[in-house]
Amino acid sequence: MDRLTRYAETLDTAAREAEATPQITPKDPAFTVAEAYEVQKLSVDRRLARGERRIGVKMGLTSRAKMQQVGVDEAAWGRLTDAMLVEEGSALSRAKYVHPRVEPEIAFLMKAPLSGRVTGAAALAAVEAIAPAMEIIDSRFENFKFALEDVVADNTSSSGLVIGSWNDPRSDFSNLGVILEIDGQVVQVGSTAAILGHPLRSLVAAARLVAEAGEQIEAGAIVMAGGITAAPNLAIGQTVRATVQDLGSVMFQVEA
Ligand code: OOG
Ligand code: MG
Repeated sequence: MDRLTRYAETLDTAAREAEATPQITPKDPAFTVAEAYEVQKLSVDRRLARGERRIGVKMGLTSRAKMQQVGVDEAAWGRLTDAMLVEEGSALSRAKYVHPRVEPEIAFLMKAPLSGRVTGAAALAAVEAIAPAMEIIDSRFENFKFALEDVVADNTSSSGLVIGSWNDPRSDFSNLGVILEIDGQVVQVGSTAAILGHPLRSLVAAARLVAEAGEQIEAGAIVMAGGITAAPNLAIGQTVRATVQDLGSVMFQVEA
């Protein structure tokens, strides 16, 4: 088995068993970002082979708050599957995760494919709807510590997504207030402008990055634009709610 296949298998197993694994880069300093994306693809292919279905793309590290929290300052993307969907208003099981965190985000629903170098206007024309959303991230690496290459190989920590109700995208969503509440207490505040200055820029970046991997964003796909604030830890018993001005709110609970 070559080393990239081995890394993919290790990360996939770590995710399935909710058991942390050591970082790759300290032991393999030659590991490149391009190889890391290959590992990501190989590990998601294992999910698809088990019957999961691709539903879209996530962008990560598209806000300063997120870059600072994890010490990686370059945007990255990951692959979303149907098994990661958490129904809005439902309870997720803490036991399925290593050390989960939550991020308020917004999601795009695509009505037309998008790929390559596109303008913001072209990207917007391909959007069917936008929704308030949360991502549950769960690094498979010990202590939630990683370099860019590690986190890319680990499908950018993607673990779950919760999507609120879909809104017409033809309103100005460039600078909407966002709050994240846990048990009714506001724990993070931000603005959609935290996402690269305008969330549409994240979609433009996603189109370019997936094209580099020979993919396109498909019609019907969901694109997660990236965390707006730093991501707090999740704990059993919490009720978590994100509210995006004009778009509505989205919630879930954490049970054992
Ligand atoms: C990396 C993934 C970051 C986002 O929205 O910025 C991410 C991590 O923080 O584990 O999903
Ligand atoms: Mg995220």
